[in-house]
Amino acid sequence: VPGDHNGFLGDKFLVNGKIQPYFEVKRRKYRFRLLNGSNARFYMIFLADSRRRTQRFDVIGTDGGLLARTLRDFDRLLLANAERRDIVIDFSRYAEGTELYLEDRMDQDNGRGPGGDFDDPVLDPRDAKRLLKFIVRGNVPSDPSRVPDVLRPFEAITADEIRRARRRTFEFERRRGAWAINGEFVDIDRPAFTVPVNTPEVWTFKNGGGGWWHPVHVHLEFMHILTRNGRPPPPIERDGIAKLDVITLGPNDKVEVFFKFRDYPGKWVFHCHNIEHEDAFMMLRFDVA
Ligand SMILES: [Cu+2]
Repeated sequence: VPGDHNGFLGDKFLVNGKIQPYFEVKRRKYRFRLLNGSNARFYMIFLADSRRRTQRFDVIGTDGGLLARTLRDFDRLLLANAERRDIVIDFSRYAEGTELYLEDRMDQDNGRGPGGDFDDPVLDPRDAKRLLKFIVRGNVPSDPSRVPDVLRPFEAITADEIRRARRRTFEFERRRGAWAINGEFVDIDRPAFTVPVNTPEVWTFKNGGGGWWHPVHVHLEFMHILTRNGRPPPPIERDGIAKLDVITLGPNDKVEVFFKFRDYPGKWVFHCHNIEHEDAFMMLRFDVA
């Protein structure tokens, strides 16, 4: 129900304000920017044909804009609350009249988060929820566009900078029927700590357990993800390839993130982007000085 502290799921799916709409496409490439605008629902986006056979697409961007390089032939895409992903679908592969669907195959039936773990919370294709239908209709004279291998390269943070960084740990957990970070509810009038401008910081975001999922959203500066559970993260969130402003903490996850707040001294926050968790105090103010 709305107001449920766990997070509201709803039972209808809207794309650009319409319930499960269709979109006519020509036989050429399209770039789409996907944004998860749901309260508490995580999506596992698939592209499938009308017989529910999985199709592939390329990923070129995230919250932080273009990736350093194209990640090709994805068959699925985790889309946490407030996350953005840019994908390219090549409809020239399909015959006139073909119908395709963007669909959600995430196994999730309550605000706690998806079932299973971060690596495999996926439903059988027969249980997918269709979000958007594409109908392939019409040719273009030619589509000379190519998705290049190299997009917008940037250097990964060096080991030296990581060594010099100030370290902080933030644990996200349930507390007294609401949501806390390091045992505290948000106090927007006082900063939990102050970061000097332009100095290296490594923050560890930890899920305190209980099977909850928390999409953590940081304001002001993009995150460079160093490790997920002690290992290099998947390419789509790895420093040197992607910059993010939302990072998903699945059950018991621990994610290490590098920051350097380059400018804009002032008052900032990070918070869980499950809207009900955020509203029930899972937010922290930090200042940049
Ligand atoms: Cu949360």
